[in-house]
Amino acid sequence: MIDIKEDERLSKLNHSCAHLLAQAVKHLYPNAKFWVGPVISEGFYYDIDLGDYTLTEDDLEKISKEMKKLAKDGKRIYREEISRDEALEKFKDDPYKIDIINELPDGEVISCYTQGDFTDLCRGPHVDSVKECKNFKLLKVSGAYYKGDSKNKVLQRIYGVCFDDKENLEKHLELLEEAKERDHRKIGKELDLFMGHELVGPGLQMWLPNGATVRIELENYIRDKELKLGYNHVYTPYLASTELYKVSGHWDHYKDDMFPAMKMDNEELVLRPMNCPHHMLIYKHKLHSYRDLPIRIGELAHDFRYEASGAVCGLERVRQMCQNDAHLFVRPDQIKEEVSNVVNLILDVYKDFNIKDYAFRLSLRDKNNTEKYFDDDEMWEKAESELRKVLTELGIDFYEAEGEAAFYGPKLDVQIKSAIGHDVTLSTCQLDFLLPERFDLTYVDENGQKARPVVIHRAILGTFDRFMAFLIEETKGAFPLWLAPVQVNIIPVNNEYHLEYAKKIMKKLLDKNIRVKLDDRDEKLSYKMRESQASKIPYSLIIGDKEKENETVSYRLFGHKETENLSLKDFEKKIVNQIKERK
Ligand code: TSB
Ligand code: ZN
Repeated sequence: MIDIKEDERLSKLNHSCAHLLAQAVKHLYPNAKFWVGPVISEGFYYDIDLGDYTLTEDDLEKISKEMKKLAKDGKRIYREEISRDEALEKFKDDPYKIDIINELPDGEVISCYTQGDFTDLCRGPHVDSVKECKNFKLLKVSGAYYKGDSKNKVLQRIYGVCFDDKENLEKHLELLEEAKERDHRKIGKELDLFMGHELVGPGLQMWLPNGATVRIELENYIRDKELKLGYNHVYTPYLASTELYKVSGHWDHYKDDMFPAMKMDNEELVLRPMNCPHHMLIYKHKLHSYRDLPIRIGELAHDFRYEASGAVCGLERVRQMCQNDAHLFVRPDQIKEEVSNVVNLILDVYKDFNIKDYAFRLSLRDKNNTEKYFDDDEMWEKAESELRKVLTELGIDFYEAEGEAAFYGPKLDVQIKSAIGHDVTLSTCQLDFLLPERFDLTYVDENGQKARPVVIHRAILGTFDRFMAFLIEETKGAFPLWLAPVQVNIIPVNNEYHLEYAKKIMKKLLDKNIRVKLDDRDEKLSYKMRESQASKIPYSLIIGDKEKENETVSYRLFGHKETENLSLKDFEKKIVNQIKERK
């Protein structure tokens, strides 16, 4: 889907359309006050104060009509530069605009754009005439806190999108519709995968039996892979003393992302946002020789982060998450090989899941942000260049992004796009010279001297939460056989004659650990088949006279129209193999 913000012409057009929207709103609601109307990847929005009034879909229709009328009138759009005093005078009735003017740095050129009877404070640029904005669509309206702060008033945010021509607008709307259909929150509900509840709170999801089944399979899958690669798995507590995070540096550099400390008697505890400090202590618990390294400590570990309530999104961004985490303790001469192994593991896993649409991002520090990043140029440069070298040597395309590093070191992040266009990190591999220093980690080198290991933080599936969100959107809920919550649905044609044999099949498959459902409701076969397809169950078995007589099964694969027939024995063998291969 096109990113409107990335396209110069479309940005200008959408921003102009936001003004057209504001003009129409002003006509229909003369008391409306306007905050900001920026361009976003999906188009534009405008935040508007309508007092206590909440806009409805019907209102959007009305506003849209007024916009169409104004666009047809085709007023020219004029730019005018004014002084700060003139601006304060011009917008004196609009406290939001006054706020914006007061926040503009001294010396900044203040400009207004006027079309007909409407003037808005704006940096621009804009198209020449409102006529150019005629191919738009208002998409939705929602509440948004003024300045994004939940302590402030809720404004009405109207979203829209605009194109130069009708064809492109319609194409875009179709893609939006498709994306909505793929949204993991929608499919999650339809397939009973996970749920939230206001009594639990934002960003805290509950995995329902169907979702939990997929997750258990994912956990087994990645643990098996890691075991083959020499990882050792541990369990560590979700809580720790605040002191631990003072030693690690999280308290200084990551506190805003953590839930506040809990004070009890003489103790102060925090919910952990990351698992690294616990794993550092596990490493430190024993003496290590250079021959023991690399040591790879893995954990499927729960973390807690105070994500803004407006930023949480289904399973994609949560406040309690479970990382597929590991910390690799390596000698400096092993960095390259171990980072390469991690990158290769990522690629291997992506192949298994047929993930093709992703981009490697080398996430660097922002040198000017000394609050977030510790101050040691040499350490940063070394770590950043090591990661760059590995990517280059493996021939992997990547882009660089400043200010995206972790506080303790640079990262290799794998970025994916969600159905609704969020750019998020799935896998990550991070190089850290800092925490080994903070925890005074050592090993004994070849000369019997104490030496400092380096730590590689890595998460292949990222978190099970985000990976699940991604997987749901990639598969549209039609999971591959080995992951499917229900793998086989047995449908007897007639309960009176075929139920017994259907039960026999069920028992045989259950004995092989296959997840089976028997649909013995008194409904029509065609209805049950339709439901089976809607539930995206990989195998639907149709059991009638012929099957019963010959000890066979007739099956239809999800998304297919033809029915195949196999002896029960062969079917068992086939499905067991397919599941084992995790194809
Ligand atoms: C890899 N200490 C490292 C770890 O050793 C760490 O915590 N890295 S992280 O901050 O990048 O998080 C790891 C992964 O968790 C990310 O790559 C991302 O896929 C996932 N993740 C981060 N925040 C969230 C969230 N709020 N909801 C769901 N998943 C998240
Ligand atoms: Zn870590």
